[in-house]
Amino acid sequence: MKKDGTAGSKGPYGRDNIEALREAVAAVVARTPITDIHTHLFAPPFGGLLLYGVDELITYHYCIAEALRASDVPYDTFWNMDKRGQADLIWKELFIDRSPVSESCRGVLTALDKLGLDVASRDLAAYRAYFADADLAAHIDNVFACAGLTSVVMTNDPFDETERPVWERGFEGDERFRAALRIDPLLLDWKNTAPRLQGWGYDADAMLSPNARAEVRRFLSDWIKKTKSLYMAVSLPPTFAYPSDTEYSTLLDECVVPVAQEHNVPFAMMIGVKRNVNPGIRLAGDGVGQGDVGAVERLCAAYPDAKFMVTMLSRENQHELCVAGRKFRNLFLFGCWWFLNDPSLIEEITRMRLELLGLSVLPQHSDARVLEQVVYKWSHSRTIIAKVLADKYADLAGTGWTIDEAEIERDVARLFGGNFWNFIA
Ligand code: HDL
Ligand code: ZN
Repeated sequence: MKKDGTAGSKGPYGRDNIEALREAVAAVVARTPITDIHTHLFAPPFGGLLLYGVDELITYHYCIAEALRASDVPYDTFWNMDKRGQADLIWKELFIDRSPVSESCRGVLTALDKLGLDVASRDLAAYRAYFADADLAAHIDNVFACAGLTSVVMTNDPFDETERPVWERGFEGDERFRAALRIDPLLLDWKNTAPRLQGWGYDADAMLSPNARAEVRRFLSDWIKKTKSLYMAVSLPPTFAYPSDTEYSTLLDECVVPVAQEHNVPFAMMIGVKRNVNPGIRLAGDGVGQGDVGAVERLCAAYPDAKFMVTMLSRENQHELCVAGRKFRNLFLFGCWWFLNDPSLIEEITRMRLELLGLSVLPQHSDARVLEQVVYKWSHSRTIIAKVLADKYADLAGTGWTIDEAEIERDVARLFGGNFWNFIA
């Protein structure tokens, strides 16, 4: 019932019907479609870059890290196995010889279960047959429907030898797969990147002369247009410092921020990854370190008209990042990234964010690398976000405040994508 007594959304909910309130929140969260703003998924025209199926799920680098802890298989032996062989080893070590209690392992099972497979059977052959028979286009539709996704944002790397030709050749887009321009090599490996830019016709000398800066701006602008990127992004080490006597600091000031403003796109910084802590386990070998939120504050203060999206990898950075979010309206906080994408930490961080920042954040992104991961990552996160949001509404009800279903739908739509689309508008 609407406040004016007209028929319409259910409610109001208040201190006298808290259980009904919790049920309403769970139902709204379960059905609200999501924009997944950071993934490593690819639209079908990118071919094999779009990973899917149970062997890809099981050989997710998160599972590889855990399996290479559990097993004493020599790294080289593991890496010499084919994908199926690696999956068989991981399945045995993490699912059969031990209960798959880790978030990465449970996720595999949630995805299989939500797709209608019989998890209790533990029949890996049957799971493989299901995916082998899948028609990819129909499977993508089914996965998006299962996960409740409207669209995902890809991670598009112009420096990737497999991906770049697809953009250069052009393709029929799929509006469910939006682009984000990823520029780590430009910012973090300038010495080796400058000659590559030159090879592509951008006169970018390694000394970063004024002309080189102009050419980097042209490169970024060209690729934002080519990809129709919604934002530019980089992942940064814990040592990220701004301002600093580094090429990346100069490139931020002279190239990235000006071009971001010219195209009215945010710049996303994902801070705190220590690359190749253990190179022997390859993509699984990255670690985490505490970063300097001061660098984020100084960037936001230096460029009040630019838009910055930030997620940090260290649990220890989360509170100070929330406080920084209170100081800067051009700082958009998103996701429980990577090693934080676990139920206990998603809950802790989401509570902290709602208590300090209200409904002004995007609580989650999936970071999915394998198509079906969106099914489990969003199923798990919806459950936790619903629980936290219901608690916060219950706290409000305790003051005598009431809320109706339309307001819950409004709030959840913001958290599940609306805040992002408003921020980039
Ligand atoms: O840098 C990133 O975007 C990270 O998300 C890495 O890709 C990482 O390997 C990952 O997949 N984390 O979830
Ligand atoms: Zn990522």
